[in-house]
Amino acid sequence: MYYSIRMRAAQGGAHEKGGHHISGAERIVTKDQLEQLSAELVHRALHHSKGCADFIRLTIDAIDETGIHYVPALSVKTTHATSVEAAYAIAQKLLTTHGVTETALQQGLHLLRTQKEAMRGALICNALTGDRMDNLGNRGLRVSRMAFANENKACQYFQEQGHTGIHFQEALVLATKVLSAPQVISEFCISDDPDYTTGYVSYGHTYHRLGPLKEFGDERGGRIFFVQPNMSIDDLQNYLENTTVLVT
Ligand code: PML
Repeated sequence: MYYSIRMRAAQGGAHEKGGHHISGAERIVTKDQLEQLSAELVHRALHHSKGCADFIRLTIDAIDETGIHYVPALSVKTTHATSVEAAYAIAQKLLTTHGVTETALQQGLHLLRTQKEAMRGALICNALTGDRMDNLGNRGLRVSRMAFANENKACQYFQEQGHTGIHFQEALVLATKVLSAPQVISEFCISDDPDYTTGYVSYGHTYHRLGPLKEFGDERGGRIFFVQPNMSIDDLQNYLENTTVLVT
């Protein structure tokens, strides 16, 4: 039996009631791993780099195993740029050679930067025009129900390749699920952790780590999913929110 466990943490009360989101995480685990992982996620909320949470919500529910999709992890590439500007120039080159127009990228970044407050979910943007295609407001589309099929094995494998850390592991799982949706062409992600300046772009079967995409101390981040112009937002949202994906 598998369980989905999700943690959301905020300061100043529940995020929905005006609190400020600081941390979130999700895993899919077996029954015997559930108690230990719950404790680890609460620990993480209490010791976040943005401060100690005063609102923590753990949501745990059993998963229907017959509906699980198994998806191979994206292959990982890394580029260290010499400056934020240089990293953006590389991101632009990668995205524009993989189906996202320059207009769409600039418009997507503009939309991300002009949100009133940090978004927990992603902006869904037309890959040709950059126009926003979801109507989820400041919440954005929150990808859920995904994990490594075998977390220890996967983490050891990536560690041997020099890819370590919880940000990388969680982002690779999320990006793999996102690109497994046929509607998605590419993703651009900037971490909202002020202590973490590495982000990524994903396209084809590649997760391309890239940094620095911001200066240290900057809390602004976010995700943009660039999608096919004529896709169904309802189908995409349903897949990304509700279908369980285990990354192999
Ligand atoms: C986030 O903070 O949610 C995004 C993390 C991006 C990780 C990039 C990497 O190190 O591969």
